[in-house]
Amino acid sequence: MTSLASKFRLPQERTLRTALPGPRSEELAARRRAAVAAGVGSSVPVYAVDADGGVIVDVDGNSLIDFGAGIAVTTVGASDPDVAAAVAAQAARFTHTCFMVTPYEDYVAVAEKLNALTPGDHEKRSVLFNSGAEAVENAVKIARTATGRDAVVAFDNAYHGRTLLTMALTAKTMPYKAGFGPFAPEVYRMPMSYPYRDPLGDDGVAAARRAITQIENQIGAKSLAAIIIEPIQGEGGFIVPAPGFLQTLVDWARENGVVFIADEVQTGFARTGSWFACDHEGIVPDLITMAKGIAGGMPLAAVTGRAELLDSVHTGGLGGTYGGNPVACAAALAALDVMERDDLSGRARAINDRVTTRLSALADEVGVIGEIRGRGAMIAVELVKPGTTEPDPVLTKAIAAAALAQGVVILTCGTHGNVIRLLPPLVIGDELLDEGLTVLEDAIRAAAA
Ligand code: PLZ
Repeated sequence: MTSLASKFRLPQERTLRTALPGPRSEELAARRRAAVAAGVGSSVPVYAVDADGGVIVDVDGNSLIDFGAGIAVTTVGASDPDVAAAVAAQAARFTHTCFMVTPYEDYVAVAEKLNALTPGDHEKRSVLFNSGAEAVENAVKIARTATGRDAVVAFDNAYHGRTLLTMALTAKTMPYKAGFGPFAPEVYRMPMSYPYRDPLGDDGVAAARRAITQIENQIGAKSLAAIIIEPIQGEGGFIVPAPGFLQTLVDWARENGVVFIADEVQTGFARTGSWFACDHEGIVPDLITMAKGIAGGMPLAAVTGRAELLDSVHTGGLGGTYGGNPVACAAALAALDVMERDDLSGRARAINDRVTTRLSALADEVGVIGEIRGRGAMIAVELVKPGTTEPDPVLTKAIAAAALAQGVVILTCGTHGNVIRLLPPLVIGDELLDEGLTVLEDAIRAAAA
């Protein structure tokens, strides 16, 4: 990894020049309060001016270690030189024509690439959008057209977005749903496999049978268009279902003509140590939704899947003004090349080894770590009251705040808000990773004491 250090513009170091937030960030926060809707929150109160590799520089000249990657987006870094060059070159030619008006090659090239990279050897098609939520909405539209059925199954702890249908699919009310109903109909929620908290524990097949029995009793397979699931749940707490859970659901869906949709918006593109989280268990979804890491930070999303499903929709039924924007497509082609060239999946696995070794040692030392889990560079620390499995969201918040005060950006998640999640850019160097971990460990120790 050190060989890559030379490619960074910014020093890969943590430097604190002011308390956080500094005075210039405070000024911007005041302007923001008068100009920006209060409904938009920010987990970190400092304003960015630059970002590269594993660091974010703020308006006060502080250099922070980035363990969030803008919620799993800047996998290749926030200003990868190849991505930046591809964006500049495409913007200098044309920023937009609208693929539905005058198509262009890069959209086709991204579709070809996604068809090749996603799980399964079957004939595939792809369609491009702007956001993860939009990809999820469209996957459901495709499943409904293809099956002629209405119902959709989602799971406990699920996160699929903030639009009307995806809010309905999302499980957690605060902050995502409260006050925003009525929600889209024909969405049914089923129990998830959550080994740490589920009485069925590591028995994924039994957990899947439990969900299938409820589906058959409450909906009936003949009314069900799709099952949608994150193969590792993201916002819900980085929950890795027990082995066999996903495959049992896939098999049942296939036997019953139900479309199995894997929402890989957060898990996709090398993040979990392979191209997709489905790859770890050999799961082949019928449709897969993608966004976030796909385009080095440019807004792009996609649905890829079985050709007969995608092609069942009438021409003109799928689209949008900006979907598959040419600048975003150019960025995606560059970002995907970087992931391949630098084996960022391998890097994600190495990050996992490094981080979990250290955090496991810490878990033996402090009584507040209930579980460390995840795959690749998608790692969760679930925090509980000592000697129990009772979630401790207050402690979790305190740890994230303490780490930030020391210049490390740490995000939280989980249905109970008691999970620290680590999602560093995959290009982060070992030294910076270690330094950020030391800060996090000290914050956990201090909060637990
Ligand atoms: N599906 C699995 O993780 C986005 C949301 C942050 P958009 N997750 C981050 C927030 O509070 O809004 C996400 C996801 C999964 C869908 C989405 C939605 O993706 O690009 O945010 O629409």
